[in-house]
Amino acid sequence: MSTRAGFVALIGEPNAGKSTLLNRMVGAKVSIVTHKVQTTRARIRGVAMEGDAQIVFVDTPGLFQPRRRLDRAMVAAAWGGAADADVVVLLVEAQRGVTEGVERILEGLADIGKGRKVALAINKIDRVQAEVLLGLSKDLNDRYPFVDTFMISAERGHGVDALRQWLATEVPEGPWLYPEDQIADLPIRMIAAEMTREKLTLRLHQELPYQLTVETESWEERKDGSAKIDQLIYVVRDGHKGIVLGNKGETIKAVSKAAREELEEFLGRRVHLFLQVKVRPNWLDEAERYSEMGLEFKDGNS
Ligand SMILES: Nc1nc2c(ncn2[C@@H]2O[C@H](COP(=O)(O)OP(=O)(O)OP(=O)(O)O)[C@@H](O)[C@H]2O)c(=O)[nH]1
Ligand SMILES: [Mg+2]
Repeated sequence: MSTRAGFVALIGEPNAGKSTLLNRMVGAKVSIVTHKVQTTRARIRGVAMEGDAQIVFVDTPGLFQPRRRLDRAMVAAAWGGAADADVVVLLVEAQRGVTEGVERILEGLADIGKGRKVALAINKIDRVQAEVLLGLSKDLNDRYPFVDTFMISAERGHGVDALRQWLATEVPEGPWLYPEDQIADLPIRMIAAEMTREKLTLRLHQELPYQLTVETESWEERKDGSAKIDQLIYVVRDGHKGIVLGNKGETIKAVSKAAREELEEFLGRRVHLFLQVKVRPNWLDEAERYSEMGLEFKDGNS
């Protein structure tokens, strides 16, 4: 039996649906998803099997014009993911079409795409009419030599099987890179922190989600089979701490409950989750915070 295995990077503008697609391909929620832009911060690998092929999907942060140090690290991680992959899939949102952001990504691809296959996936087709799709597909294919184009709805699953089957034939021949039953290559403490960050992002508004980070501080296995998990939420200001806690602590309580429930489902056992909020004005400029997220910390002005 000849096996195949390789890396497939999912790139695109923030909110294009990359994480949703990765989760669907893997069949489990490995990467967090929100309706807000810039949800994913680091490269997240999820493993999918298709026949004799093992496809390692690399979810990347959205590509946008970076301003802060964190933004720059995220965008660098995204392009790095594309540069390391055997195949790149560019996700474009059907209803947004060719935005300036997409144009910039196509420029970047002219370089990174050299010598590797780049496919186009037009996502969220559930939101537009078929005629729009054909026009958009033609427009994008005129701008870049995509090897193939797929019309998908990552959320509903339309077209996703065809994409996975095609990718299975495109990854190189070779031994599998992960055990057959492994679905993610990401420390469980980080998955747990991400789940909490997702719940915070869903409940907090404006800039706040972009100015906090979550780290798993300790993880204790208990005799009764449950896990006790302590996490820290870093915010930049006292005022933010108050908002995260909420009136009488109701926000943090709701976040904790939602994150715990999801974690329990993921792990298949009971979890005791303890969240603590810490004000740390400079966390966005601390190298350790970046390594916790799996990002590279670059020197220079923030
Ligand atoms: N209608 C529709 N919504 C979708 C589809 N795929 C994803 N979404 C939604 O689009 C939003 C963004 O999805 P994500 O998967 O977080 O997008 P992303 O590209 O990972 O975003 P960043 O991590 O911020 O770069 C979420 O609200 C998803 O539910 C789809 O096929 N159809
Ligand atoms: Mg994402």
